[in-house]
Amino acid sequence: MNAPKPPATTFSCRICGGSSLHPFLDLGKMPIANAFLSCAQLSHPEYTFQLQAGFCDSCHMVQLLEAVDPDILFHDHYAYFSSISRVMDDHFGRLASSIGAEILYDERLPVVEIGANDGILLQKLAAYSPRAIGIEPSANVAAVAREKGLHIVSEFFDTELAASLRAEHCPAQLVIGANVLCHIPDLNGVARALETLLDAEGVFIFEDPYLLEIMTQLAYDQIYDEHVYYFSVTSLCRLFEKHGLRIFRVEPIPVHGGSMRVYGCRSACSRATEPSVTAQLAAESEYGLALLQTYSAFAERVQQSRTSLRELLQRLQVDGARVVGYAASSKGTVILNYCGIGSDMLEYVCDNTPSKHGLFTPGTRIPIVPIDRFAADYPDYAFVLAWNHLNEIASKEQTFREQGGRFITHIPTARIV
Ligand code: DWN
Ligand code: SAH
Ligand code: ZN
Repeated sequence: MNAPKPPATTFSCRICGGSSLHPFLDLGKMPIANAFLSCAQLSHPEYTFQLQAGFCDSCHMVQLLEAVDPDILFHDHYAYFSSISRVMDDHFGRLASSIGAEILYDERLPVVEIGANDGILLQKLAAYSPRAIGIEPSANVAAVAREKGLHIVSEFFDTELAASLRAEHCPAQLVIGANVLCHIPDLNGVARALETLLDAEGVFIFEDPYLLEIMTQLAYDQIYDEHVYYFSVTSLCRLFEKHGLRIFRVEPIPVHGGSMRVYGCRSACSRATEPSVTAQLAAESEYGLALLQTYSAFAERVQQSRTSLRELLQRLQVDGARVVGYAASSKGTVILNYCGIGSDMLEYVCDNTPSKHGLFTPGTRIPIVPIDRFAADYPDYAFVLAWNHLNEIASKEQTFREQGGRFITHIPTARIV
């Protein structure tokens, strides 16, 4: 096997090429967020990179400085299966039905979903379109989608693939992607691919974690290898404009701790740009997203958040409390490594994904166990490492609370809830 490619470091912006990419946050040496370790892997050194974010004061795109090769992140044993959450399933159900009612206009034209994962959204879109195609490079999750009878192309979406999809299937009436656009290093390439693939009146829809929410909630754990970019409406509008595309609507959505859904089309499309776009641009400017000092202030608050979490966990440790982690999320890898939390503080991490059981958390090497283990012998505290799913987890774990158990969350600062 070839040695894995080292991360590519940039101090010039990946989007505009400008040299004014200002590093503002350094979360330290980090393993791959989703590279959970088997027993055999514990004796090998882990792949690591420097997790640093920077702000481009030319085009305003916030991005990682070091980007890990996508082949190292997305492969035939990708750890994340989208269908683990009932709340996300409902969320995508509502999205598909609004698309069926308002966006689709010609059933002869395909609907293309980028980053279809296990088919959670595509299956719902297929009820509204006989020509729904999913693009999913991670072969194991793509196989789950195929088992649902879905049409999946197991490749990375790029300009070449867009050209071959158009040639084979006609231009698309919809290109959609949830939690995937921010994962793709070559976003200018994605924009060119959209120009190639979209029908004249076609629409694209993307939803990703929203920079303003990350900043206000102090959700620094959204920053990790897979998320190369942290979007504002300002940075996305600028990116798409360069490529003859236009955002015509934006909608804040509550999932994954606060995301933004953007709707776009070709600049010349008949759809009017709606007031939501200008309103959001104004809100971003008012918050100070254009100013470097806003980002340095965020970095300071991140350090304070780490201190508050460590103090809380150390206090519980001194009191002799039993504390476990709940949900082996990608974000959890960042929290545990950045805050220096290991198996001395958390007995185990429980998770509802069967393929994660028996593995260990990257870097910190805490065992991952099924939820049954949690239910069999409740600890005193469960630190929720997927705080975005806190409501869903709390509603499943009512017995834990009734028996005196408490959850810990660290967003925006550490506290018992
Ligand atoms: O952007 C991404 C999002 C959509 O998904 C990807 N880059 C990777 C992944 O991020 P994550 O791993 O932080 O995802 P979640 O959805 O915040 O975390 C899910 C984890 O939580 C899974 O391992 C399953 C677990 N979980 C659980 O054990 N019980 C989740 C729920 C809802 C539960 O009830
Ligand atoms: N859309 C799902 C999955 C998000 S996880 C959801 O919202 O839950 C990100 C997914 O994007 C992974 O399944 C990964 O394999 C896929 N992905 C990463 N880069 C991609 C690319 N260039 N083209 C298409 N899919 C990609
Ligand atoms: Zn830039």
